[in-house]
Amino acid sequence: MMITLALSKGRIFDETLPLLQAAGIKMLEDPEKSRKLILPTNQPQVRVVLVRASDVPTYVQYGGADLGVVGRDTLIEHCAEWGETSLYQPLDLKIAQCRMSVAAPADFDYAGKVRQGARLRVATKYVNIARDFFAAKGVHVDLIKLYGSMELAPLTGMADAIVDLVSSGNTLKANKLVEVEHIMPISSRLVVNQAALKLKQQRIRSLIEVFAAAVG
Ligand code: PRT
Ligand code: MG
Repeated sequence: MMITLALSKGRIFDETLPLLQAAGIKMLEDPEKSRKLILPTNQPQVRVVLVRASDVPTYVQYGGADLGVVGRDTLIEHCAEWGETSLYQPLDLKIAQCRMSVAAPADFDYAGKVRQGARLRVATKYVNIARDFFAAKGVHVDLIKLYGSMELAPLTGMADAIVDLVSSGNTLKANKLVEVEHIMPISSRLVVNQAALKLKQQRIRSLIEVFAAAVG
């Protein structure tokens, strides 16, 4: 019985490798060199499919993959559309860690505007996370949906602030933005297709156990 794992190239793939190793699974090809989207492993019954980070939950929900690894950010946005029960989420893998923050130009008086009850223009890829966060604070916002390079929005005057992921803080610094609010810590989670969990129960349960032990 084949087990298919959905991963995205880059940090999620790289940081999932040691967890696979703990389960005795080794990749036979380097995704940065191969053009293949389906990668074999040393275990004939296990394969990896490479998809866009934001497509991982979709592949797992619709059974294109049995399991996947996805950032909490992407997962929250997916579940806002499909519901919390669309995916089984057994494990925080604690990889690809960063934080979701509000950032604004250093010379923008964010705290002052919030205190005055001003309406803020906020650009983000994470509209559901941003909407919930500002609603809970009672801050009025006009959200502008972007698909990348959020930092550019305040620099061009299109937005007052952004909601984005921050890791080292170098991207913000390079664009003269400062973090003004910490929204939530982010790490990647294991997600599992509900039907696969029943049909391939033994194999999937044992993988979850090995990953859990490797995460510590
Ligand atoms: O690139 P694509 O559009 O296909 O998808 P993606 O950007 O979602 O994928 P990818 O591989 O970049 O990110 C996958 C997951 O890694 C995200 O969903 C997060 O859960 C997690 N992660 C961890 C990060 C970061 N750290 C991170 N630093 N994702 C993005 N960044 C970006 C951030 O958006 C900003 O542009 O890196 C920049 C900030 O980094 P610093 O170090 O300069 O602060
Ligand atoms: Mg990216």
